[in-house]
Amino acid sequence: MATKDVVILLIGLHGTGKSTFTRAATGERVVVGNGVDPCTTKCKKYSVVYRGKQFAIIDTPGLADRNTVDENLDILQQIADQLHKLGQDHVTGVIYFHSIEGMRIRGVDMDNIRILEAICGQPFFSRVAFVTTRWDLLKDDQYSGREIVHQSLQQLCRNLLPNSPDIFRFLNTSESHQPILDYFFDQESYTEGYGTCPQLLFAQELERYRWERKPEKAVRKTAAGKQVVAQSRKVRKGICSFL
Ligand SMILES: Nc1nc2c(ncn2[C@@H]2O[C@H](COP(=O)(O)OP(=O)(O)O)[C@@H](O)[C@H]2O)c(=O)[nH]1
Ligand SMILES: [Mg+2]
Repeated sequence: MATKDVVILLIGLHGTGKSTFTRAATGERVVVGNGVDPCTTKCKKYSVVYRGKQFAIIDTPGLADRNTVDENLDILQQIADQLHKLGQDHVTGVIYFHSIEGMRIRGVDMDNIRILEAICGQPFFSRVAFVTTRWDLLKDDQYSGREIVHQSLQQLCRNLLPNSPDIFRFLNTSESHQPILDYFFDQESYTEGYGTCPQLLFAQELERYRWERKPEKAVRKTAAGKQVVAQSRKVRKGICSFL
């Protein structure tokens, strides 16, 4: 069987370190934000050869943190376009990013995890890795508090995702991306050995709706599209905020 690229999709609120991770993993000049304003505005694919395999990392903006429903759906559309352009019938895995800077897991984090679930679909959960970031910015006296947040997230993963995905720490060093890439390298090698790989629910739904009369509306009809619409409205009504 021909070897395929390892394709990894990055998801998480803005400022959680997706672009920082991409820069560390690929060595490319990825623009990172100031942690307050969204900086990545478009989905973009970055490439790197790691352990002899071609990796494609799809960096994305936050999924429900724009002003309007349409702007948020446009980000989802960009993800759809990237997946289509890659011409692959599978994504190897998804990384969900969470900044350890906050003292607790907020409603907005939970909402984002719901979008993650809607993009993946249950059979894909075993291909999701959670990554916590900003460990290197903590002062000594903050460490134990954030350890509790990390453990809560781990517990949350176990409750939400029955296949219990791995949870990694990104330490912002020149090597801390490696265990995360290794995890997906192993996932892809397993697929090549045994020939099965779950597909993202989002990709399956898009394929189903592609043949309908208005394909441009397809993204809105997906489970992820419905979540993004619901959460964009919540933010607009001030039921939740990102700051
Ligand atoms: N020191 C440190 N800074 C980080 C880390 N993750 C993100 N940042 C900083 O947080 C800001 C936002 O990061 P960015 O990668 O743009 O977040 P994104 O919106 O998820 O892509 C930037 O100033 C980064 O330098 C981390 O693990 N350690
Ligand atoms: Mg970014």
